[in-house]
Amino acid sequence: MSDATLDALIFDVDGTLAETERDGHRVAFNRAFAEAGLGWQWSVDDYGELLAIAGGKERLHHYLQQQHPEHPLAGDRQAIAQLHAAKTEHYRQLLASGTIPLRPGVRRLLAAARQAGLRLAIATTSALPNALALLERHLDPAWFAVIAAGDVVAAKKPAPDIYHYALQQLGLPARSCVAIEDSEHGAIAAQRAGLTTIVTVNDYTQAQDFPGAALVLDSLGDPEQPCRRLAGQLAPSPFLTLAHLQMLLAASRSS
Ligand code: XBP
Ligand code: MG
Repeated sequence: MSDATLDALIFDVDGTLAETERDGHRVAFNRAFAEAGLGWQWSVDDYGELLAIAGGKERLHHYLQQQHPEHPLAGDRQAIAQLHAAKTEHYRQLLASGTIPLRPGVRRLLAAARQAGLRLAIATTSALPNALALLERHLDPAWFAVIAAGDVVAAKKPAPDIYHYALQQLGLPARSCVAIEDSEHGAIAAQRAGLTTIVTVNDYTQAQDFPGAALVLDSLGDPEQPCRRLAGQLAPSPFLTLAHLQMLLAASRSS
């Protein structure tokens, strides 16, 4: 075993802290389309496929290229950015209404980390206003030493850039931090930055592969909502603790 000490947890946002993709971003895109008089509607299944493209603006651009290449919006980056800004507003309203809860174990693990004096950070592909909307509704943005979001880096996940940025802002090496992600893109980004990575899957990501993850769970778990281990070692029961994370970090650093 190495003597790697856990100093910080770096959380993805969408799909990890809450089910924001299916119930938040997708719905907000559809509301923005309706408001703009566009007859487009992204179903739950459609959106699952569109998630292959990281970033809302990039996803819109891809959709237009694939489905409506003749539409005046296709290729018009400025118009896409405007439509995306309208979607962001709808997303913030949705979150403020309180209909999207945190996933099991998120609040508990964050509280434990704070109590233990660990530092917390966010590394998300989502736009900063979106990340803040979720943190403001359920947690407190001030708990996070770093909130790395959206266009602060040029290349989105699965590129490691957002994690490199978060680590640089934390002033910590990857070997003393753990990343918590929900998707293949996110896990690849974290691993490329050299981070020990825990994955908590959701409906959109449960069939994905996570070969480099230290542990794959169906949630972080809570006493009344136990988590299930899908892959990896050191299965927590009934929920993931800081002690587990410390052991996983040490094990991955010694291998
Ligand atoms: C997931 C994403 C985001 C959201 C939409 O981000 O790919 O693009 O789907 O957010 P995360 P924006 O890294 O938190 O999983 O529309 O603001 O891009
Ligand atoms: Mg995610």
